[in-house]
Amino acid sequence: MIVRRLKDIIDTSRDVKAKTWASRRLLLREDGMGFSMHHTVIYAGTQTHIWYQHHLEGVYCVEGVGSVELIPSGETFRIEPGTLYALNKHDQHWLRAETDLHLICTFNPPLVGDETHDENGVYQLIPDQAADASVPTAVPASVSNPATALAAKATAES
Ligand code: 9YT
Repeated sequence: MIVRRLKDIIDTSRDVKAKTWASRRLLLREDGMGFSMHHTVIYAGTQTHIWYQHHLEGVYCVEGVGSVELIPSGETFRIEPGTLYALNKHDQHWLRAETDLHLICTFNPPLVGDETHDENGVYQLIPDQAADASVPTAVPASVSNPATALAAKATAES
């Protein structure tokens, strides 16, 4: 059994900070669960462009308010404690925080550790190793969802 506490992660290598968020990585690939789990804080008053083309992510809000806006449709959903959203189609989106948003995030495939967004809001896929070989993982967006390629084209042309 793994037992880990947030207070033991703060300011360690598992506490990854970006301009608009901090992600405390409670479970990572090396923990062998087949998914990673993070306690992420999105800073109040920020917006973050995100497009996980290589990962599926489930996000559950435990504190704070904000919204998630799908790109390119503009469909927007309010986020408040008790809200879950799942990026089951590698959905490109804006994540906005009105107050500090505390989110429990799970990733498949699991993050390795220090990933942070590139200029397109993407985490690169770090090649799988033996640790995850027996656990089903997400497939790249272009394979699982042809609509993603169309959305990319539409965005590039806009
Ligand atoms: C909700 C979201 O995707 N926030 C960005 C950070 C990411 N979830 C992470 O690495 O924890």
